[in-house]
Amino acid sequence: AVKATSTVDKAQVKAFKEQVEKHLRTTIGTSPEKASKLAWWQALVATVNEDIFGRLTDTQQTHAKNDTRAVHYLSAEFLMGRLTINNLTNLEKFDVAREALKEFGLDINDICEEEPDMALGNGGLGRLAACFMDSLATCNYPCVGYGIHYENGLFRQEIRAGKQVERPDSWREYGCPWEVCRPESVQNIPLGGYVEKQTAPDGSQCSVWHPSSMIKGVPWDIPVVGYRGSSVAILRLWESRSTEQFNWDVFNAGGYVDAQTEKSLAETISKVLYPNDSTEAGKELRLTQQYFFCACSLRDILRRYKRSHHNDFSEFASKIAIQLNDTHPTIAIPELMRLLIDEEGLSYEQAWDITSKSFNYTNHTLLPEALEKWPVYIFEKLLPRHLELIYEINFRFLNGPVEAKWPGNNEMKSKLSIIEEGEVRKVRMANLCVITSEHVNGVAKIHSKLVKEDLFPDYAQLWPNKFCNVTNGVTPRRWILSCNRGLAELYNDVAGKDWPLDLDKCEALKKYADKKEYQDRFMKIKHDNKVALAKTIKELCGVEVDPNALFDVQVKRLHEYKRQHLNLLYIMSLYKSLLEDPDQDIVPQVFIFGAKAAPAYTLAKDIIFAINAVGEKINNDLRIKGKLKVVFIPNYRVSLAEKIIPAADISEQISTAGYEASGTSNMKFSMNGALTLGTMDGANIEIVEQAGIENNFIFGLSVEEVQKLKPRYNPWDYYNADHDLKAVVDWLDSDFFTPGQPGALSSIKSSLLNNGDPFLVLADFASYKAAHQRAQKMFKDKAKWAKAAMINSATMGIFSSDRSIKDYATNIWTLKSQLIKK
Ligand code: 26R
Repeated sequence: AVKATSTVDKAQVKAFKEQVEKHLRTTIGTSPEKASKLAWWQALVATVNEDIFGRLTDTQQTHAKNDTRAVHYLSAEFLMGRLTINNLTNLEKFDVAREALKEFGLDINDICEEEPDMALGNGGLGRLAACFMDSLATCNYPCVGYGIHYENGLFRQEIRAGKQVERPDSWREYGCPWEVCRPESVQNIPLGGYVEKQTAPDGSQCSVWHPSSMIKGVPWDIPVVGYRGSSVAILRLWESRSTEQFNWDVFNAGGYVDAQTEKSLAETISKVLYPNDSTEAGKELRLTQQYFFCACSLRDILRRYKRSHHNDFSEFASKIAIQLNDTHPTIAIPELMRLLIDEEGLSYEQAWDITSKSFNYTNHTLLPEALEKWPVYIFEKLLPRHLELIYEINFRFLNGPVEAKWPGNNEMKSKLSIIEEGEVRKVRMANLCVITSEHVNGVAKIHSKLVKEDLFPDYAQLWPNKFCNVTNGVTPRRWILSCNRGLAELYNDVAGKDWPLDLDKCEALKKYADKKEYQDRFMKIKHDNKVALAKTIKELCGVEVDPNALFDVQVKRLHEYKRQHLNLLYIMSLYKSLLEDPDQDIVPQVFIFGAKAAPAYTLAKDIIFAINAVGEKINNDLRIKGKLKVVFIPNYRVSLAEKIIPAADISEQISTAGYEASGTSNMKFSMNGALTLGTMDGANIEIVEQAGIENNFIFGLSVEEVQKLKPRYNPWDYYNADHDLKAVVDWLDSDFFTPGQPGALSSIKSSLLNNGDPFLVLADFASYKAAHQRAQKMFKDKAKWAKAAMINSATMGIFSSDRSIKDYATNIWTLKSQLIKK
């Protein structure tokens, strides 16, 4: 929902309109009379691209000419979402475009709905990479983002009879107009086979890898436009194809048709994004994906380096920084070693010196089941030479620094080893990252402390200075300026027009937080956003919700540690109390959920079903007079987040303390004036440090309390001691919410009582309920609420991803920004 207020230059509108019409006719091949919405969108993109590609060339020429140091951000996921409105915003052309389309009788928001989300990521980690690309471009840092050109992004979620059904997401079925293919930069990647030991004439041993197949990597470039567009960053995504050598045996045998079948194997590699975001399945194809994109990216980096430095690698580490976004790209470490030793002829020592100065690693999760460990046998089959190098790295590490620090201590060696011994020997990817990297960082203060003290305590003894923190951030261009135009205008008025480049400027709103006039304006903006969301909810869920009600929102991946079921238990208790006393004076509330579950995560899917079942019952119960509504918005994704977040009153951030590394939606909600109802976990701690604990609703056990309680925790104690809690937990066992299907929700009760309630839902229930009661009370005091919402929004300056990126640039990459010459 976008307001048309500011005045726009008439001549610019006319020129833009002519450009769109020209593209409609000459690029798309249609006319204004018969163009579909999709065609209009394509013509709009073609118009925007005229601006972008010129700037991209300028950026690349400047960097090439100055031979600048650059960062290479390796990530298996980039959750870009839609690009049209964001690019128009960053080019400061949005208002012009909107007016131009209006003259054709078109609504720009309506046209931009044609764009499929680029959903090449699961959640937090992937969206963070996308925000970082925006900030890298905006802050003019030389960089390349490297990832995988998945044919299918994260699955599209449908809800049928309350249950999640996964459907393929073909985001570029009809072509993506933002991307350009770069055939001149294609790479060939070897795979499989065996290693042959050879003895050189001087008696030294060397290894020769004879791969069994070859895969082609085709790069697709997506330009990322910085705000007020001086530099354009580049996101390079690799698509796998078959090579003629893919399996030469089949060809040699004259098996032309069989070879076509073989072809699909190579093309499988970039077919689909793995939808797991917490449990490592150890699938061979996934390791192949990781290796494939890392190998392509490193060859690309080496090719560019050698253009100016030829075969002199002495400056490699001073020109190139590589950031590993979690352990997914870890295989890049042995691959760089291999390229330098086997292909460039460097010694092991020279290669290690370069490699260990080039890499840095960001950890995004402490969940043990999410830490990647690959069976050695998979390495033997796919990457035998890399395995050999990993053994060598490990041997030198254990017999060097570890032996020096803990002489003769085998227990220490087995703890710190890259290889986990056992029935199935495994490669611990995180250990390889820590041993190799210059810096290891967590993503919020508390998380970084836990990474250092609980996850890698022994490494921290060895290298205390390796560990650091960079608190996450989000781009205010997408998460305020593009998605909340009303709030953006308010900031233009009170903070001047530069706040999107310096979010600390928003603090200016604080001094108006007591003024009725500004409170009214702030809450009017929120109300308009809620009206728009209510319309979307009606369309997507068929449920009528009242924009005057309190909008309480929890949108994120579904996981037990995020505790959507704690929220659900509270809703059930609220419903129960309303049934007991339908006339009680409570604030009307709408509980809004959005969440995808990993397809094999049964309990997560059961929780989705439970939310839908409870919602169905509550929404249709006339006895409670519409005081309570529960909606589950299907297929939560970036473009929906942009509609939901600006309309939230309360942001639910209720993970068990110690489990959410940072969270990033918590920042987006606060910026847009929602109050956080949350635990002292991840970046929530830093949010309330900025906005004040009195302006949010903090509850639950702290990290220390969780650590203390966990070993002696008995959920039955809480169940038996709290009547209300017992009643709602037992309710799950009835068929009240699932008529004719008793037991349909029992797995949730069972996880809480028979499976030990691993995330302490029952322990935090009473405190959670109390926090909700405080929130309801404050919501009745309109002035108090408005003030708290304004203070939250005004104090989020440090959560701009520009701040995060500058932290990385200064403390980790030693990277300077570069102004672009036109
Ligand atoms: C190994 C594989 C199954 C896998 C595990 C975990 C794949 C993906 C993940 C997702 C994790 C790493 C993730 O997204 N973590 C989130 O990163 C965000 C950005 O730093 C944090 O804000 C968020 O708290 C964290 O859960």
